[in-house]
Amino acid sequence: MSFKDMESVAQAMVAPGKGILAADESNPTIKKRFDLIDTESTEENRRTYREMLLTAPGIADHISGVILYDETLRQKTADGVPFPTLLSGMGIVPGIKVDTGAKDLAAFPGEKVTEGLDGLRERLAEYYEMGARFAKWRAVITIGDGIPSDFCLHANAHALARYAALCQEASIVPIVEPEVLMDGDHTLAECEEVTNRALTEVFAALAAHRVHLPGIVLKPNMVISGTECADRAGSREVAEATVRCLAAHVPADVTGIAFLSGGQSAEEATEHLGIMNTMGPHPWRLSFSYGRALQAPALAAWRGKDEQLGDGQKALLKRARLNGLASSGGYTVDMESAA
Ligand code: 5MM
Repeated sequence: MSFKDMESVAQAMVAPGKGILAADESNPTIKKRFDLIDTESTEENRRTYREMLLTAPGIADHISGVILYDETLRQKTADGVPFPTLLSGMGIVPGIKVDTGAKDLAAFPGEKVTEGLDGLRERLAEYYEMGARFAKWRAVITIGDGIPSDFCLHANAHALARYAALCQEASIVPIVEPEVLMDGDHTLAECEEVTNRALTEVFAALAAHRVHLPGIVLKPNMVISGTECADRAGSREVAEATVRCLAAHVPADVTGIAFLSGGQSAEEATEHLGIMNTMGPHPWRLSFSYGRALQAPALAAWRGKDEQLGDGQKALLKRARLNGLASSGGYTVDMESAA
């Protein structure tokens, strides 16, 4: 695939009215989600749940791409259709999480670095053969006493850029995800300062590694107060600070930005995206790549019960539709009750 083809895939991933479903929970993470609904995390239950999401009727109207976990990429529907085939048949781009997780950064207490570069070239070749056309790597940055260190930001940006270059060599569009966590009592201003530093490092590393920016999708956090902050900023402040931060760091030739939800409620994540898309024009598309903000209502409606699979699908479709509207500036909060 040429750079032009990767640009087309990136454009499709952030097409107006659509966004990405992040369904790439590793087995330890999906177990935590299933524990909340008293459902055992067996391979078959995970398959059933992912099939519920991916076969929701009309999902392709609002979802442009799905990030899968290795296990799911190899699974099939009950009728025997491999999940990547099911997705591409609906015009949805199949994607794959390729990092192997955030691990403690030696000698830097409280900080993490994401691993997974060893053998990545070979894994990417296999994933391409299996139908994946984009990948995801998530770096995790914690705000705390004296952290993040410059070294942690640098180490994570370096790994993200090495991953992105390897993806493009393999004709796979990299989602570049530097996530500044919401955990903690920091203010919006502190989140903005750290997100500024993180994005500076990321774009310097991408340039140094000769990554072709129109062939990536950036997946950043929004600039938002910590979950324990005593005086949390309102929606408009979040939207304004996020756009200000992105405008200062993200070159105009990046095709698209697809936010993570990071622990925001489903409604908050939609509202923030909706406001940002009324503030344009922006040089890049602003869309979503939500995990929890798309899936939490679906999990709660399903609760592991076969007779509630349809309810789970309806809950997912509602969030996908409203986020699709938010990604094109057509969302208003009163749509929540009307939907
Ligand atoms: C779906 O969750 C993803 C997987 O996480 P683990 O590797 O920890 O199992 C996660 O990377 C996700 O894609 C992003 O954080 C976006 O999800 P949220 O819930 O933040 O929108």
